[in-house]
Amino acid sequence: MDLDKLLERFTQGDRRALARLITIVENRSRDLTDVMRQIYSRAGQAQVIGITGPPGAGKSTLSDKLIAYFRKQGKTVGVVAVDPSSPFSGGAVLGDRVRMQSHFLDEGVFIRSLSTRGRHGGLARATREVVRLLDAFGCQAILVETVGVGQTELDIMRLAHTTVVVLVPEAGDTIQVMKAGLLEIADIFVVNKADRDGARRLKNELEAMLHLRPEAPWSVPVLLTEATNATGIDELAAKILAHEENRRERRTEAEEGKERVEEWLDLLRDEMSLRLDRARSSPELADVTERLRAAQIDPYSAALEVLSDGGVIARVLAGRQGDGG
Ligand SMILES: Nc1nc2c(ncn2[C@@H]2O[C@H](COP(=O)(O)OP(=O)(O)OP(=O)(O)O)[C@@H](O)[C@H]2O)c(=O)[nH]1
Ligand SMILES: [Mg+2]
Repeated sequence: MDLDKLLERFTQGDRRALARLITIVENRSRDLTDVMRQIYSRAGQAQVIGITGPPGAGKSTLSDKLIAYFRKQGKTVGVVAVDPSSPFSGGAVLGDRVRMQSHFLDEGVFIRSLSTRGRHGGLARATREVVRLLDAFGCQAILVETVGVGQTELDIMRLAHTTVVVLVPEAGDTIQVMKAGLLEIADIFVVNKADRDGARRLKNELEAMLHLRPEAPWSVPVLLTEATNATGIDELAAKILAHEENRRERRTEAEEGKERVEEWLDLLRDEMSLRLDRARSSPELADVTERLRAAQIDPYSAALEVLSDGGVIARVLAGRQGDGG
């Protein structure tokens, strides 16, 4: 099917068209830029909620209960489960599917998992694009679940409007939280598995730690939940909504403009380095690479030489996107 047809079906609400466009994004296919360009103006309405925390904390179980909550409100829901550590769509992600299976037949819920499989890096960017597709498709609430607590997860969480950090009593060490950078990204802390010992103590510790921070426009709450039986979900959903409202009030056009410029720079950076990698053996660069190999020039001078000749770099970078590699 050609791209126009696919986009038309997407616009009409065809879930299979959405799935295929997501695959284009996931595989970084040739059509990616065209897809994103055409759907861009339709996005921007959804509430994007990030859920992160250590493995097994109960993120998927919480997501499952939040989906049910949003569905009861009549909202359509998108879910992106991202597993940066897994090169395959399987393992934990498969577990997510099982955990959220009660919603699989619901037309108002779209669940997709993303992994590093077939990716040139930049999982955070792919996740942002998938979220944007779901948003443009009309999903009103979008949950992004990431497994783990590394840099990739932190990057991914930057795209969320509201970031929920899920912890459990047994990992009850606030120093770890600080080290992992979770304190900076959390808009809401959840201590899940509140049925276990130490939940309240962890909550108190987190609150004490948050108390030390300077006065902020949003005061980060620490909630206790028991995801398996949906205890605390209403309060969590209410806090997520309150944070979204707070964010909408605070956000300025200047900030939004700045984000668009940043995103554009990111795209350019990614695209240019991709094209440069492909142009490694191009005739344009043959002379300088030859001299480098023969040690007739040093890498610094060679970089300067190529950059100072605007024509060469322009021709190298004009290589078309998606052309082999
Ligand atoms: N006791 C108890 N167990 C829970 C609670 N919430 C989740 N669990 C259990 O904890 C296990 C992990 O839950 P998941 O929802 O898969 O956790 P996750 O954070 O998504 O896990 P990964 O995606 O693998 O990192 C499952 O066996 C859940 O049933 C809770 O509130 N109390
Ligand atoms: Mg999970």
